[in-house]
Amino acid sequence: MSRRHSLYARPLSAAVAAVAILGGTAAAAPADLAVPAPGPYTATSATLDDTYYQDALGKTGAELKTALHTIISDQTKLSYSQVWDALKATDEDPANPSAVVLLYTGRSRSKNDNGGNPGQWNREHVWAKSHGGFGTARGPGTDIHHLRPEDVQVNSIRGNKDFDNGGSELGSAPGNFTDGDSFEPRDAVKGDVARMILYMAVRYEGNDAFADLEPNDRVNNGSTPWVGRLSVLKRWSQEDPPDAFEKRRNDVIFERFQHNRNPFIDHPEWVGAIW
Ligand SMILES: [Ca+2]
Ligand SMILES: [Ca+2]
Repeated sequence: MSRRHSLYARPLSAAVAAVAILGGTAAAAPADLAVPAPGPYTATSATLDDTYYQDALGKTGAELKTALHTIISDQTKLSYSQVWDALKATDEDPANPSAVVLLYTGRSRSKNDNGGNPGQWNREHVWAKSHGGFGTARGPGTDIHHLRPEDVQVNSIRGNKDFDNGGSELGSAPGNFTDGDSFEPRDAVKGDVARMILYMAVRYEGNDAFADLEPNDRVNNGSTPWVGRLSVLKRWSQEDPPDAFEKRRNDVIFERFQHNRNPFIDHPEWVGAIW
């Protein structure tokens, strides 16, 4: 059980420290969690490989997918209302702490401009929640690894379309394209989208109350628990490797909110090792 303790020590102690910084009353940590917290968001690939990913190293294919599923399923689940505040932290504009960066438009918008009206931002499900019908109960519908702030109207244009190249450029979000059955995000987040979809496929395997989510190479997947197109997502993941924003986001989710990671941000080569 030593692995589990080492996994929990970091995120929970960091969370306690965060409460203390914010002026909250932090309860005394249990003795086995009261280890010195590292600075925030300091995860390194070496320490993660020695702890978080140790049961996945050296594996490939279905064996790797199974090992990662077990590792990342150990998580805290947020409520849908908690997602608002979480996204304000995970997607904070590095140049403006009172704003978030919108996924598809790439624009910065005030954290307080969240809601359902035109001009506001809301919670985009990158794995469209109709694909598998998981809604917004605690689970895939509240998993912030694939939830991102987006302009209400651009979110509506993306709708539940699958991902593929092509279509007409969005006037409201230059660099993004759409046609009748697919959506192509701007180049800077193509890899982010791919890694979010593939995270969902590994995390949700049909052994809980929700569908087994999987990628396929089609569009028009409708309400089936599939999202396409896999061949395009694999290319996007290679063309747009993880950057500082995406890596920080993964660290913030791990240390402050869900206490699990997106393995494809830490190890992009695992995309090809599984698919
Ligand atoms: Ca990117
Ligand atoms: Ca799956």
